[in-house]
Amino acid sequence: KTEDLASFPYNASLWVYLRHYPIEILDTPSEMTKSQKIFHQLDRNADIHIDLDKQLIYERVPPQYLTLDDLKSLGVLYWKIPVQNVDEIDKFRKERGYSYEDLIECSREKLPNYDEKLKDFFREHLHSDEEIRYIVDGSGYFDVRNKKDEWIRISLAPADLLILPAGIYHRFTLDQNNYIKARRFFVGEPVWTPINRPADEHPARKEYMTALTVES
Ligand code: KMT
Repeated sequence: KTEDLASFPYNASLWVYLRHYPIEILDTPSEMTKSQKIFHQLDRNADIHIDLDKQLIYERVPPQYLTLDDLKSLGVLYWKIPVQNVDEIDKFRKERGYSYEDLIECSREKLPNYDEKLKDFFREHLHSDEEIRYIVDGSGYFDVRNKKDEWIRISLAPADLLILPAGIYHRFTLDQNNYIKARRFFVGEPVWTPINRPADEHPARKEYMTALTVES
């Protein structure tokens, strides 16, 4: 376990959780759904279990919610396109020049080297290109770093289309459903290789940091 924690030295105690669905206001604990109870039971120290229970949701206490504009200021783009709106998805693909597409299905049965892949997805990394995912089934979390190097957790479900910019530190995990199916888009020959943190000297990272400074 020491090893797990040692591989995760970057400010793990700060969490912000993004919900892009309406937040339900509930009066009594008995009205809470199971997952809301999980939020409730966790406290600031919960994050030390990050590699053990990574699928649980860790919220700040008190919770803090963000808007899509907050995401945009990090270069993270989001759209909601109903899965049946095939034309709209095609249009989006053409407009952004995504010449490559495939489908990734993450489950123990469907994904070869499941354990290893999931571990790699959850290790903090960046890419030299955009990462584009359109969720068609299942659910999961992308975590991205904000300008203060805090984690922002983005919950994804069918119809969610997310673009992470090149150079942003991020990671992915399944949630408790242990299943997600997503269309992956790319311009040209796809490169999936993660560049693990620390990668501050990587050109994509430097470019991203410059873009952030200009933007803010
Ligand atoms: C990635 O690169 O992290 C993934 O493809 C994760 C699964 S797609 C939702």
